[in-house]
Amino acid sequence: SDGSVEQKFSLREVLDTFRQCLSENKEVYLQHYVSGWRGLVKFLNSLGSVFSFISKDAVNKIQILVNHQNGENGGHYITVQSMVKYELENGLVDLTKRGGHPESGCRTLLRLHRALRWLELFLERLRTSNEDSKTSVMCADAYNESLAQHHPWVVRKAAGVAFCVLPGRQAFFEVMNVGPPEQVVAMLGEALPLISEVYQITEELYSHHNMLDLP
Ligand code: 1PZ
Repeated sequence: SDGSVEQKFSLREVLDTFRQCLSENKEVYLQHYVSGWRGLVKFLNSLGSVFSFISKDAVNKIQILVNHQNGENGGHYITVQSMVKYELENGLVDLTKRGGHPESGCRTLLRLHRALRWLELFLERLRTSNEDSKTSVMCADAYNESLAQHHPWVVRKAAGVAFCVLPGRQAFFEVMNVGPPEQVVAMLGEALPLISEVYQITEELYSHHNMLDLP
């Protein structure tokens, strides 16, 4: 292929970064996790400014994690596993109520982790949808089944309003820039198991350390 031809943004590459997330011994690389989220935010921004209250929060959390990676203890922020070990062993996580560590890597990543579950559910619905399916409904169903359980009423309301202005299925597929619908479906079929695996590994790690409800 011609490397000089600038490639347009495609959701395929974004979802591919989740492939790079997993190390050989199934640890999750923070750097790739964060770049996956960066790509998703870029995609979200391309859908319109109604979504900026969502992308701002994601960007904020991405930045917190990047700051940890670039900080003096950055060597501990290579994988999610090493981050969790380091922060727990050094008392850097508020475990039961908000306190001195409102920006711990653990609580920050947990928010993105919960959002990853939404993504998994939404993309699975998209994958198995037909021409008549509504993105707003698929999105809301996925949200109610996952993230909504962690959000206060006012955030759930705002999210509901944003879902209503999502582009329809066909336009949505076009923004993904993957190709014709069959190719979108095939791409999602490849990407979803990877996202699901990253999610499961993180979920088990957090569950093992009793950290699924970090304030
Ligand atoms: C394609 C349509 C996109 C819909 C995205 C569905 C998610 C809706 C989430 C709306 C909540 C945004 C406002 C911020 C809420 C924060 O309070 C929470 C908790 O953080 P805390 O307050 O405890 O610090 N933040 C989150 O739950 C993280 C949300 C990240 C959402 C990223 C979505 C990226 C979407 C990619 C699109 C392909």
